[in-house]
Amino acid sequence: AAEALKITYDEKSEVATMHLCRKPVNGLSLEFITQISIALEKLENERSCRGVIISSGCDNVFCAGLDINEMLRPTPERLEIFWKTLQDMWLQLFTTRLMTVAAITGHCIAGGCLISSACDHRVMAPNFKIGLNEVKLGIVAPFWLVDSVKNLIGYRQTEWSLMKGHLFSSEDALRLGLVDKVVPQDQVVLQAEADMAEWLQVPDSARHLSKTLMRRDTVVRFRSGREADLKTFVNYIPKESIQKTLHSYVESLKSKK
Ligand code: CO8
Repeated sequence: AAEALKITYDEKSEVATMHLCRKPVNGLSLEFITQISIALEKLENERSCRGVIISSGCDNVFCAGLDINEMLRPTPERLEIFWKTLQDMWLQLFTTRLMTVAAITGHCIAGGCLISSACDHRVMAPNFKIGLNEVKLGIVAPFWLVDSVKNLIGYRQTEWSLMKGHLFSSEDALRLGLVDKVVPQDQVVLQAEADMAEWLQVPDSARHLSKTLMRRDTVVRFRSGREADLKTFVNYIPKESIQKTLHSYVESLKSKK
């Protein structure tokens, strides 16, 4: 199989790019999340590296969220490791010393939004969808993901879109602050690079301390709730009714063709 994750590093700008290339839709499988996590850790340990741009190598999709196959008839052991790894990856991205920019060149759904909303800045292409649609799959987004979206768009917009599983258009996302810029698809990465350069004019440690300060409450809530969240997930997903709903959702994805 082709490489799912490609990392490039530009010495001059001191910025890395993380290309998500797990075809067809960058579904977040356990292996893929682990790869992202390891790559991020390596970049953090690379002293010269100051920022990372997360982009996609999948056509018209930034990330379609969790790989639904991880939740279909799972083994309890793998399901637990899967969720724990996802929690860790989110925390790592949400708190990293690196300046993070999401170059959202396509749809950015559920787990995709987990990645984009954990970043520091977001540039998106027009005419795509972004948000939390978990209820459509019969499941509920974890509180820490909801928190990180709420931090961007506020209580009410988060509440109604979460309850409805509503995905925002790029344009609405811009208006609400779920993304920071909308530019034509072929300019998203260039714009992300330009915005990154501008952001890197702020001294790194002061920027990171400001981020830590602003995100502290969300992180504290996450740390105190993560065990219970893990238990909920591993108990909930294998339930027969949830399995049925997930199964018919996957079928509906296939039959829309
Ligand atoms: N996981 C696994 N496979 C997927 C996923 C996914 N998330 N999304 C799409 N696929 C598959 C499709 O089934 C299809 O497979 P095949 O070729 O075998 O039929 C293939 O990828 C390509 O998909 P499409 O043909 O639909 O491609 P399009 O370009 O037409 O559309 C979209 C792309 C818009 C991304 C569309 O595929 C889509 O809407 N996908 C579903 C996205 C979604 O609903 N994601 C939610 C995942 S759940 C999640 O992230 C929850 C996090 C929190 C869980 C909390 C639990 C308690």
